[in-house]
Amino acid sequence: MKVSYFHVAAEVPEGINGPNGPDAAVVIDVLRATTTIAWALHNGAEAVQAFADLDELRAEARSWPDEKRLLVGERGGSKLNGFDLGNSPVSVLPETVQGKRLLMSTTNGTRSLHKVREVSCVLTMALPNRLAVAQRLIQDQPQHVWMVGSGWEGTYSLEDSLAAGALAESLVASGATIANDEMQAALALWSQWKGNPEACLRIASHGQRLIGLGDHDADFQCCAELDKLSVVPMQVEPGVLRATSC
Ligand code: 3SL
Repeated sequence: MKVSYFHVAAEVPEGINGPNGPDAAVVIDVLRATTTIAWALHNGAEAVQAFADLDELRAEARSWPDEKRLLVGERGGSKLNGFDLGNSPVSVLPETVQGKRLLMSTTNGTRSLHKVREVSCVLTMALPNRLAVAQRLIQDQPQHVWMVGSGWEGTYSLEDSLAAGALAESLVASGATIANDEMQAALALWSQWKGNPEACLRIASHGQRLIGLGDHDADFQCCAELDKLSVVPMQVEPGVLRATSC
């Protein structure tokens, strides 16, 4: 297995379905979309359906009975007007999400998901399900894995690279090889911060943005908690993620 990392959707090379494309894509948005997805599916959501475009989300929402779906999303870190939930992993409680379809749109994470939706195997990963995703990849042995960060509006984000490094560490320990410099750098970042990932999340520019918006202590703790969940969110049809476990 070879593993590459791309910081943001815009850096993902063309030809994703061509002979040089990946056999599996892993989307990462530590703060906070893929952490929220992992917790929502762990807590019993029927599925998370991701939308880059809000009009498409609203059109899909009209085809669901109100009691069977939740609108989840943010722009700029704040809950969208008229939505049921923002993008906090501590808000997707079992009593709120159990059995429901979460229609979700976020500033960056759902764009990365959109970018790789044609890949035959798409997983999402955050620090709480790092080991579960690693175990799935080690079991399935895709030849080339592309990890794709979400960043912020096209720019690099520290926390997504940190998590890419955390996943790469587990894969390399099982014989995977590193295929690009971004992945090497992510591994180095993880080795620097693995003793205190929450501190890294807090100094990251998006961490600072969230702190500026108000008290996000519970989100930081939740997003930094390593290997807590066994859920592996997997795309089952374009944009739709369901829980599988390892
Ligand atoms: O950018 C995103 O997709 C979000 O995860 C950002 S936020 O943490 O919800 O503000």
